[in-house]
Amino acid sequence: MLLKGVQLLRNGLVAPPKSYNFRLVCRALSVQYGDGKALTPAVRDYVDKCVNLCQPERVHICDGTQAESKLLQSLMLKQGTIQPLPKYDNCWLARTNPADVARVESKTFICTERKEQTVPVTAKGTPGTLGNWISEKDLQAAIGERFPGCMKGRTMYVIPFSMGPVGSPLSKIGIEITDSPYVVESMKIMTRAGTPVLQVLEKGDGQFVKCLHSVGNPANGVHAHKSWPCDPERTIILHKPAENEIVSYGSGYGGNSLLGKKCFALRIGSTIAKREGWLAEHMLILGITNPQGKKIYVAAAFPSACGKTNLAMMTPTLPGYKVECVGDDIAWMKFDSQGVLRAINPENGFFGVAPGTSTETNPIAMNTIFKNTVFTNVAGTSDGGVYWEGMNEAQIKDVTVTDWLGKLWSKESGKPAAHPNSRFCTPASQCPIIDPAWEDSAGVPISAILFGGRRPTGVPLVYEARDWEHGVFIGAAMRSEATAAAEHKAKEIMHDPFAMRPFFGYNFGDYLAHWLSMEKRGQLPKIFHVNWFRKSAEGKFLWPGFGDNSRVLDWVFRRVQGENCYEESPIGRLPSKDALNVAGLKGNIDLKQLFELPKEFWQQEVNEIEQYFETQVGDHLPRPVAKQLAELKKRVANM
Ligand code: OXD
Ligand code: MN
Repeated sequence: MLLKGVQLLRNGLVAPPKSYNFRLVCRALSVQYGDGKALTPAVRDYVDKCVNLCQPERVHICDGTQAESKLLQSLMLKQGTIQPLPKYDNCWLARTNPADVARVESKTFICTERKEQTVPVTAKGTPGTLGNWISEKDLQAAIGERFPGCMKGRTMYVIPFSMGPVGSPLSKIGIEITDSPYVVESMKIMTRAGTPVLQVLEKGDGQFVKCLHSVGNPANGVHAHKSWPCDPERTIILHKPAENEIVSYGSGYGGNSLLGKKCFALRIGSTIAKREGWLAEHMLILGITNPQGKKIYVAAAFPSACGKTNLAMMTPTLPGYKVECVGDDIAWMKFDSQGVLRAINPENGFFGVAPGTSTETNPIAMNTIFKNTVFTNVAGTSDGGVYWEGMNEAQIKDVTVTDWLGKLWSKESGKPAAHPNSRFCTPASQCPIIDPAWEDSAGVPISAILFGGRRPTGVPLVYEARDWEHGVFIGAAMRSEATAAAEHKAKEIMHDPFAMRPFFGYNFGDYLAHWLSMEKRGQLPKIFHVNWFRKSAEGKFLWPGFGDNSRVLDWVFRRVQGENCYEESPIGRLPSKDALNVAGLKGNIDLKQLFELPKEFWQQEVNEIEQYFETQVGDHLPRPVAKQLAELKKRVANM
């Protein structure tokens, strides 16, 4: 049991709280909102343990209703956490403590009995970059140092939520305990939350993922930021896959606190998927219909802030094509009894990066986000609207702008108005091109998987893996420029295998073996690598991207249908001459530069991958992946 902090208390290692059992909780502590009797005995037991540990003043059991949202919105208004945005319909702006603006990978840990179950053994003296392990003892100490009494005087919210459509056989249930009304309201957008989930839990196997979150109570007891309490110095995010348990302390921001997303759907999800024989991936899912009316579904893995939301909601420029969105961030994929790989989007909303989103880059998102949305760390305008870098500047022509820090802003300041990782949190159902099957409990059939990243040099617009094993190698070798979604320096080209580097729930070598094992399970989708971000020697993008990426999807579609429109290259299959439909593209597209494979670049790339595998994955690297690298090395040498 992860919550041994309770035991530490009982052993007298930290000051003992009042001891509650749930019946006492109901009476002495009062369930201030919701129905305590609706909880199953196992949920009640979990809530009881959390109450014992965190000692809140009162308990609120979330029912997921609009009336509840109204209540929490007025509470947050009073606390100054959110402000209304009267220009839009039921939209809100939250400004965080400036020290709490992104996922904190360095403070995110997985706890397993042996370190090797979490991370590969790295070369001597090389720090691992594929996740952080914590021992049971250190995990218990971390909890014991932070959680006892951390909710004193405040409300503990209990959020029953479903990842995936409520009641779907592909869905999983979680219970998030939090002391943040902002988290409650965001979870109600990002997941299916509320009483119906408890009913499914009651009727089903009763299993749920335990998710405890607190914004924290700093060691000195003083919150530096009244309207956004947090404890950045002691923030920690803990996962215990063996117990299906997550404990997060100190941050109210995004993936650190909305525990259904990265913590559950990816880290714990990938471990459940490994046990049960399916895949939990950092992938968007889209449906694409060709001019002949045939439709396929594609999943795509890109690192954070590489345009996943834009691709998932793309408006194709290629005539006759239609794209529909199933999800923009996470895919759970499982072979059905016919051997078809089917995917669901376990989420219920989009938590998208705001800067760069505009009517030019993503008109569909712009038509989605101006109702029932919580914006975080964007700028506000004096007419009750929002603004961020890359949005149409006409928006701020006759208004004053208040930046994400709450200060009056002008362009001349040279500072960004919105934080680069500012977000919109908006219901997926509002998306005008949401796929008709997005909530199909059977999932949608996946025909192709795209891997990609920001690669300014050397990597062509698109290439296809020669087979599944080669595709797994391509996923393992993915690299991309760092982004603002986490605490890295931008522009550094980082390894980000499967776009999962911050999200693996277990040893990356075992993860690769699991992917390879899919070959035996059913009909495999084709695998591709895409790069919308290649630049010319002058630093200009060589490809227009956005809606014109439909031209790449058209080639993918035709390859899925078995059209012979490719030629072999040392790195994989490239579109054959004239196979990429560039008709009607504005401006001159230098296809030669876009698809060029400079030998020197690829030699360096292969060396870099070799070095990475050797130092980071070591003996855990499955043989077939090592073989793929050796073969690529040979082909590149003969280029
Ligand atoms: C996200 C991320 O928020 O990947 O989706 O960082
Ligand atoms: Mn993501």
